[in-house]
Amino acid sequence: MFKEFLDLGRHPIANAFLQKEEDFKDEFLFDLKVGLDTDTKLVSIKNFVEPERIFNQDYPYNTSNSFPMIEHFRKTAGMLYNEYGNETCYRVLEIGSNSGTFIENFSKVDSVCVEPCGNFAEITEGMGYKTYVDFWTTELAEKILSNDGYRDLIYAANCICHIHDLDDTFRAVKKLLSPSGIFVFEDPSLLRIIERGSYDQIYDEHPHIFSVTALNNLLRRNGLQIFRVDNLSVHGGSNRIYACHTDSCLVGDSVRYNLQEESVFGISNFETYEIFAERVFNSKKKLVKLFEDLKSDGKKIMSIGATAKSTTVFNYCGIDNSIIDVITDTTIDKQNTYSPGAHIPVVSPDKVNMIDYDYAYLGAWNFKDVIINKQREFVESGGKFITHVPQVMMFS
Ligand code: JHZ
Repeated sequence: MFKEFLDLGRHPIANAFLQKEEDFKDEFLFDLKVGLDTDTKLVSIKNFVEPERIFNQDYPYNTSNSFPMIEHFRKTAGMLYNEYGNETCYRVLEIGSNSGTFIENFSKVDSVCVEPCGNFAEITEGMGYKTYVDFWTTELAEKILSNDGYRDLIYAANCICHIHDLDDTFRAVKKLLSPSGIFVFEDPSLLRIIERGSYDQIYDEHPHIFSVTALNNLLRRNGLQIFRVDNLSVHGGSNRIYACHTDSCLVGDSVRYNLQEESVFGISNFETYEIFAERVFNSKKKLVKLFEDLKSDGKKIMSIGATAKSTTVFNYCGIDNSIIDVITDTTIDKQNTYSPGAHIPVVSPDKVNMIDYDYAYLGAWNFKDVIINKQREFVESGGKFITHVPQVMMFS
């Protein structure tokens, strides 16, 4: 049974940046509500947005624009190859290959990509990787099986939690995975989100927020089994899940440890989510008050990183261009647009003289250290950063 615990109000598509002011009136909005499935313990949003509205030719999030993520994927690929690879033949498939930052570390001959966004599929095709421009389904898995054969590694980063029908997703993986193959996927951790109060990781692209507990239930009922879990620091705390065909591998201690940690934390108790919802509401009140106080003191505020996360914060808290003058972002496709819902101009960092501002809100708080390092002059001239994670605060 789906039990709702959080109502974040009306929201746009988190990555649907608007090209011109005339587009504001036709913007698509939906009710962003969140709940717990009391049977599987899966946390999901209530109203799914059709995937074609989100993942299409105009999808702007490009992993190549976040250089810490390029390094993350290079290391991940190296580790997976060294620990599970095979020199003579290692058949890899990536679901949601984006601009190829993971797959580029594997052979072009043995690798296949799946990517529904045509703009990114073109990139991996151009790099020489066979790419299916499609959503991940059992139908597609059958097609790949007949064209390309079984896969020894099926990998996905920040993608599986984007898919509505998880039973179909896992059945599709099971179909295509070789008998000793592994399925590895990483997504933000529900436990870390609750711990840090980072409700901004909830938006249309994340119809589900995964706990190891829920994944364990869902994978099992589809003939797969978790055998290892790595806790990662990326995206504010993610879990990398390793799964195999049921009974084809030994379950490691990391699985028991994570399940135990989540159980002690209360991940299966509805009360945990009611407390979280209260914290989210208080976070909003504090952030709005802080911005209002700063504006009434005549301070100038900008924001760094036009993230999907900041779309959630700005729309939930009602923060618009009267509070934040401008957002900077290094992604070319987000530049010279308006942010979804809040309609704050998004520009390249070169277009903004940071010392003209008193405060910078961290839309990309997950890259806090990298961003702060680049902003020494801003801090030396008295500038301060604002974040709401793990609590609303200012710092320099
Ligand atoms: P970043 C994305 O969410 C979307 P977002 C997606 N749905 C997902 O699942 C999560 O990631 C995990 C910019 N930037 O990675 C680049 C600067 O401007 O936090 C990016 O646009 N200056 C796939 O959008 C954005 O910030 C910088 O110095 O919340 C970061 O986006 C740096 C380091 C980044 O993901």
